[in-house]
Amino acid sequence: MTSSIYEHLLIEHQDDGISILTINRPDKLNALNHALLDELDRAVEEFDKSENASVLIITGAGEKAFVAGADIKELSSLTGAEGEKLSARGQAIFNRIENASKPVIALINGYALGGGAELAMACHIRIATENALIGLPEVSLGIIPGYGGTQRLTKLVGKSKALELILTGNPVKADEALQIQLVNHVRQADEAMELALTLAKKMMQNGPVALSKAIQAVHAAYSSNGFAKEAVLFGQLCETDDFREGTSAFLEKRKAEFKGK
Ligand code: CO8
Repeated sequence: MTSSIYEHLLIEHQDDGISILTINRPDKLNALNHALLDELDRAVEEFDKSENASVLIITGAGEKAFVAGADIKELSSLTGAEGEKLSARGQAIFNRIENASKPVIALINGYALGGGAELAMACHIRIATENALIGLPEVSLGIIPGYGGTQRLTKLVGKSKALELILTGNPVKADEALQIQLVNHVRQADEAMELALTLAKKMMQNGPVALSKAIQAVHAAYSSNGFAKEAVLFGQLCETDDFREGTSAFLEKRKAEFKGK
């Protein structure tokens, strides 16, 4: 087994060809800041190019969170242009995961909110632990999901449920996530990795070129153009008072008072 050096990620490359990437910022519930996103991009690119790694499992450090979202502190000062750019950057990284030539499994071990849910949805298969809570609470901050969530949630669970979850911001627990097909499997915390490894090993028995083409073919059934629109709308929201109020309220640990401007 070998490991790669990152500041915010832990990566284990097992001898059997399975790599385990752990988002490692537990004091901030693994929130995605700029530096972490850059590392994630690099790590996924390395995985995709590696001749030794066949399946990637992505999970979060600690027992509480997979990823609690984009880093709200960093988001809170974004201008419109910066917001649109960051949204497009995050989308590109998550698209790299979705379009990887080898399977990527998300092991959702707790909160997967906002950008965390979006990261999990970009993976090919999702396994949730029983304590997982998955949702897109961006509207409570005066923004919308900007890392592909409006597109991928709609494709995974259908338009009605996606609109309900995005417009209320309500998260779903693991059992409901399974029921609406947002996740593939739910397991107790101490059994989830075993299932991820079992699925990974089963996939690795199959032809690698076939796996790659299968991923592409399934995605072709869902191709659409909504990502660019999402990034533009996200940028527009970064110019609103409601966005400043929503993010400030979170950072000041108080309830947001939106004015609709
Ligand atoms: N960003 C930054 N810091 C965070 C985040 C976050 N998303 N989530 C948690 N933290 C920090 C807290 O501020 C706290 O830090 P500190 O100890 O320094 O005060 C630490 O993590 C622990 O968190 P809590 O004390 O809040 O832990 P609780 O167990 O009380 O609550 C929750 C856990 C419910 C998960 C709570 O932390 C929470 O509500 N977090 C925010 C969830 C959220 O709103 N996520 C969505 C963020 S927006 C987003 O993801 C947009 C994605 C698209 C971006 C598009 C382009 C830019």
